[in-house]
Amino acid sequence: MTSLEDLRRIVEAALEQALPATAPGPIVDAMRYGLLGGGKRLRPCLTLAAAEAVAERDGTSVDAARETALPAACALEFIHSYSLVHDDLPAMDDDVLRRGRPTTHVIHGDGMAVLAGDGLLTQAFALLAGIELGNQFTELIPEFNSQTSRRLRAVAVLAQAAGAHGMVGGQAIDLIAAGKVPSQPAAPLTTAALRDMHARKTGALLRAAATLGAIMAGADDATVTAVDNYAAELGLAFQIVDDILDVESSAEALGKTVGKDAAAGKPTYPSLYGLEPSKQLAADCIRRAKAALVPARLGGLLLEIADLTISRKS
Ligand code: GRG
Repeated sequence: MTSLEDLRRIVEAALEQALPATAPGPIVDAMRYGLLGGGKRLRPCLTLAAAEAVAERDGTSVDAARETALPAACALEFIHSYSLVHDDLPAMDDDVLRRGRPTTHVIHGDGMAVLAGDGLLTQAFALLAGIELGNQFTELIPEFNSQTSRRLRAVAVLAQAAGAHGMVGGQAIDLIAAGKVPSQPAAPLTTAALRDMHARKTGALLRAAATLGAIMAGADDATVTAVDNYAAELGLAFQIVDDILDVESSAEALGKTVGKDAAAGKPTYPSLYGLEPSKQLAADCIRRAKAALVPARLGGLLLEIADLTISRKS
């Protein structure tokens, strides 16, 4: 049986291979820096775990399901890494530490960091479409096979989650609330608006990560919905725990700057509800996440990932 550590190793090897190796060297270097060398790989592991869970339930090949879902898993990590590279830029959250190292713009400069993020985002969709990007732009040859409709659905789900309705929209709300958008008046977020912001900024991509695994494994709509419900609860728990770690942990343990939100007066779960009630809220989410899998008779590593989401220390 596959372990989470096995999945992480599989993802790590595939990410390096998924970089556009024949593109100009400096941009590939900056993309590699933003992508590799750290990160829990939660999102791609979620994709692979969902694909494996569907195959296990259906009695089909777990190895084949994982193999089919691997490009989607990589696409998720490419998008997540792009978002971190851009979020750390001076124009956004302005941070110098990420995954225990200087941020991408500190090493490669602001302009190249913008491009590295752009390159990671674009490559994600190339991976998902199953297209080998050629050495010359004239060599782009789409591949059509039996996976095409699953891949197209996955492209739509990922675009919805990562774009203006999802992560980009959530980041825009955050940026405005932080008073960094001259055309928009900054106003403190209500509790409901804060929840909406997190659902878009962090939650949408986690939901896409899990559902893409199910989609690529050929799951029916009811199963995809069950996985989506699971991941929505997981995403909220992840965010609550992120806020808790920001209070309770250290830059050394997390590999990123801590306490910034509280220092900026941004509302967080501990500041709104207190530390212990926040832990209870996260535990409730995880209980509901697991329950959401029951009607679809799914389990396996999805349950382990749920437990890890609240026990994680980084
Ligand atoms: C720039 C469009 C754009 C979006 C940025 C993800 C994001 C949106 C901003 C990051 C700010 C942040 C710290 C959000 C909290 C949740 C989060 C995404 C934490 C980082 O994810 P992990 O813990 O990171 O999975 P690793 O390094 O393990 O991959």
